[in-house]
Amino acid sequence: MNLHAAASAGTTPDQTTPAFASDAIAGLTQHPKQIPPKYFYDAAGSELFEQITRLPEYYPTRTEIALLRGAAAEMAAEIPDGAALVEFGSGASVKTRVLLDAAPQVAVYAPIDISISALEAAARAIGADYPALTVAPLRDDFTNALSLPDEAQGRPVVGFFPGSTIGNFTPAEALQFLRGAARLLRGGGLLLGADLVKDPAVLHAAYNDAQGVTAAFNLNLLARANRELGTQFDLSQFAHSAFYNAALRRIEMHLVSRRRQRVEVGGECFEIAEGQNLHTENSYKFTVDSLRALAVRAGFKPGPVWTDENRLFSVHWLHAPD
Ligand code: AVJ
Repeated sequence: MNLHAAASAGTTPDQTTPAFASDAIAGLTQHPKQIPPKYFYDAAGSELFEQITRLPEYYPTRTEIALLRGAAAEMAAEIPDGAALVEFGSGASVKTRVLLDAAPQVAVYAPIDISISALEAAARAIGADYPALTVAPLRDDFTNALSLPDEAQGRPVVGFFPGSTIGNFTPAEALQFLRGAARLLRGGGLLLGADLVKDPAVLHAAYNDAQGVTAAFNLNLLARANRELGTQFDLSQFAHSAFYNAALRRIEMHLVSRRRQRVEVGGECFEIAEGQNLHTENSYKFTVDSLRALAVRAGFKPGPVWTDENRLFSVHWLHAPD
């Protein structure tokens, strides 16, 4: 994809909307009802997530950035000369820059994202600030990203998957994703961020912030459905709920119906009982050992791990054998 093609494609909607309708219908048909978390991130939801990352209670982003800053040189030492850096999700964020600044041997930056507008923004921003780098965005669903852009072919490939987004996958999906990544990155490796199991009170606060930004982020799923699918969810009739499920080592987010109500999605009518939940997200937490064990099952050879002194967050180097 060249930037001009991406720019003109930006005037047509991202191709997520048709899948949103069918995924919403499928999710509302299930018991318990659910809507996949990948639909959080339209423009409004991405902005709300940016706000979340700056909340005092939300430790993951600032902790991970500090880890990357503190160990960038050690991480960069694992990256081969002339490597292609493949980012799962189009970061272009401060995290990508911290890594690129420490690793001038990276020749190609290849963000993979389902959203053309996010890819376009990432490619433009990184391309402008790193003129020596070949920027090769790939529009794909990175949850099964098993292809590389042409510019990465024949180069050692290193994956970058920060943010503990892996925590949104079920354990089976995480294993499947990592198996695919181990194949894709053969001979290279994966730099992976993973949030850690900790005091449930700290976790609870991070997903129940005092300013209500996480609640607004959660409710934006329904606001987005109203905007894009013409549904008529009454946002005032749903309450944000987030709690730590210790047995499953995950934060669960739900929207709880305050009363019995009906919604229509794509011509199908759904009844939601008073007190019934729409399950909107799981955010799995890991121990250093549980993450490394998962990586081994997926075919990686775990390398160095970086954690902060409070053991809030972890960044793992996972070698992908030839
Ligand atoms: C982007 C998936 C890592 O799970 O912490 C933040 C998303 N949800 N607050 C997370 C999120 C509620 C975030 N991830």
